[in-house]
Amino acid sequence: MEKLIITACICGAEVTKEHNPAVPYTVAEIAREAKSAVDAGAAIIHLHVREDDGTPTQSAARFAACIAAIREVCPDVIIQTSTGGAVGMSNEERLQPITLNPEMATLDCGTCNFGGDDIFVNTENTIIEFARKMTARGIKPELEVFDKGMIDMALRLHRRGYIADPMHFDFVMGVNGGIAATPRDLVFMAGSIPPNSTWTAAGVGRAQFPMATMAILMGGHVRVGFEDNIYLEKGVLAKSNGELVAKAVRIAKELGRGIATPAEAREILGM
Ligand code: KMH
Ligand code: ZN
Repeated sequence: MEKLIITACICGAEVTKEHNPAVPYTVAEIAREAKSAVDAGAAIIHLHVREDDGTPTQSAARFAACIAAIREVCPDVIIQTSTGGAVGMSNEERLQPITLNPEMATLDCGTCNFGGDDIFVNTENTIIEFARKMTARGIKPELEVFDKGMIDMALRLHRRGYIADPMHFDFVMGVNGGIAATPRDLVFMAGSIPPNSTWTAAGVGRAQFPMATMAILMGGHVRVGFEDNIYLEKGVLAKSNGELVAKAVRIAKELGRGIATPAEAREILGM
């Protein structure tokens, strides 16, 4: 089977140091967490950034500082900037990091409830605008889908020429408002995309490693990290993103999947 690409979502916009003190905020902390993940086997860093007090930001200057600090310690890793940011941010705010021409960026493919009263808004026109701007800059989109209908939206925009082949999907499973993180639903999602595309499973909370294990067995790829889950096992907080990546690597090795380097990941993703 193809080697396994591990994406580490080291920070996110929702988790805080109150949940796990190892969640990174400062530039130095973000570089430290990226290095721990890459040293353990991650090929892609899915990047959100924060102000020093933990406030999520999409500021291009803050992204530039974090990317430079990550590049110092992980020169080869693929950096995938978020264009999702945090719930409630404007499109202009969210799009700022693409002005830095990252190799990859997320393209969120639909609107969904996001727990409580939060709604993560991505209208069809927003998705088209983001896709066009990424394409113009040669940025590979990671098609982030929180439900099956978002796959259908991505496929529709692919047919209309806004999203190029080969497509890479990230199935975010278990958000309170999106598709559940069950084996049946993961099989459904993976069976709903074209055969020449690639996919990653991102299980939220306690579903992180069950979904990762399923993805490893099914030939998909894996996302782990604090954005989605802060526990190494029940009741045990992970001390770093590297610990979560190392656990995914252990499972992959037991199941016979090698781990892709960043160079191998670029090849697998057609970059
Ligand atoms: N923070 C979520 C509302 C992305 O990175 O593109 C959106 C998110 C998706 O994290
Ligand atoms: Zn994200």
